[in-house]
Amino acid sequence: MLDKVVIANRGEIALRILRACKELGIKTVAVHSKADESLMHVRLADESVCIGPNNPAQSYLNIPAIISAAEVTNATAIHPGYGFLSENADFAEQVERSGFTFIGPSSDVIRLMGDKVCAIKAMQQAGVPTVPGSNGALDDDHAKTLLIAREIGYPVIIKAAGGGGGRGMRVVHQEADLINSVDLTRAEAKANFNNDMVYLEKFLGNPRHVEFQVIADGKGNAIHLGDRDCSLQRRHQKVIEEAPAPGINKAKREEVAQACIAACHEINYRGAGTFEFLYENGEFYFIEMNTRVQVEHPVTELISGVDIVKEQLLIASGHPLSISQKDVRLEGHAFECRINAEDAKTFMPSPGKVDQFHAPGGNGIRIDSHLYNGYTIPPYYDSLIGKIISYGPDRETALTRMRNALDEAVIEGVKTNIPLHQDLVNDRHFREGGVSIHYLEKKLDKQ
Ligand code: MV4
Repeated sequence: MLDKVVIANRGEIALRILRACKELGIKTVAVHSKADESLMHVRLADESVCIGPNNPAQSYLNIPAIISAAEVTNATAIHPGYGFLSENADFAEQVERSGFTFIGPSSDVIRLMGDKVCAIKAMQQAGVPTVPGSNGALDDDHAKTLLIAREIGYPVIIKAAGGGGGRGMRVVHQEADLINSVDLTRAEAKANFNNDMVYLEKFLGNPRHVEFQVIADGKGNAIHLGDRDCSLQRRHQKVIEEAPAPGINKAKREEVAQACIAACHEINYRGAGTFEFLYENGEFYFIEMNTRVQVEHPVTELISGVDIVKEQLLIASGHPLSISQKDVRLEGHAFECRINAEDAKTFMPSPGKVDQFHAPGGNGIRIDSHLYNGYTIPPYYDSLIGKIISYGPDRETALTRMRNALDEAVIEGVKTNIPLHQDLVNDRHFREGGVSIHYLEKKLDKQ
């Protein structure tokens, strides 16, 4: 078993990782910025090291400072959480080279999946369905690019190979705009990602975002834990997620899940991972893979009974997967509401002191949050202050429990987006299930 883990993150996920380490008897080191001295997990960790000032570039993104903290505390492994350095292949490589275990896949696999053109190629090899497109990077032959787009049909979307998560994309509606859009996207990609490779896909007009959770041990065992629907989003920030995705054909779901497992074998994947798809008219189209634990992992934990973060730690310890596919029983339904310290209408961040915090509870309610009475939310980081996760035997029950939990929650001193969530869980279309990735932004436009 890993002896001592550096938790290279903050907030709710740092606390989530700390709890998993404690369950496994693993010692913990919290590394934190100056502003984050009073985080709950810093107090609960066996040791803590201040790695830099408030600015995340000088603390949570400071590779030498994090590796030094591992060295001075005699830690054996580093958990990157999500965001920050979690999908930085250079960080993973330096962690490995410094003799520590990076809790995640190999740096080679992170690099491979970070290049979306390579990722799509690997997926096609494994039989994962992808979006009709250029099948590789576009070159400077404009005539060829025009031909590819004409064959696929407009609208098309130009994406940067180094982008992802909504960065470096441009939709093209007509042939007259194609070459200019390719050149613009390429120039932006060069400036933002230092990689001017771009590719082209058919633009899907009204898809849902459905993703599959996998875990693999890097010893030839890989399983899936079903899917999640993350379509309810604003500006590429997810707002509510649920598992399983409602209204998906059973045979199609199983076929895609098996393809994801085949892809894990193909790339020799190790750790927890997510395959992101667009889902439209009953078909799945792979768009990218995330090589980290995700914010929304709890909804999968609740329907599968698998502790994904504990599995990450066990896999990094060299254990084979503790379960096989036939042991996985996906049962019931779960929702997650991301609670942000922000104005529910304007989305303006609302940092400051939490005067009162009362967490909801009851049957089927889980709270993942680092909040406590008197905690001050600093203004330097993202505004996620916790997650309310509800579970029930069916979608209706899980949604009712969420509605009640949102009504019970008390957070005073800062503004939160709880009123937005209360509106959404009562929304007729959301209650029906299966809204598209554009639903929330369109709804907000109307208000
Ligand atoms: C697309 C698309 C439509 N067609 N690709 C945005 C984030 C990145 N992961 C991929 N994204 C999209 N790719 C094709 N071929 C629409 C989006 C998209 C989106 C995807 C998932 C969740 C929210 C989104 C919001 C806007 C656009």
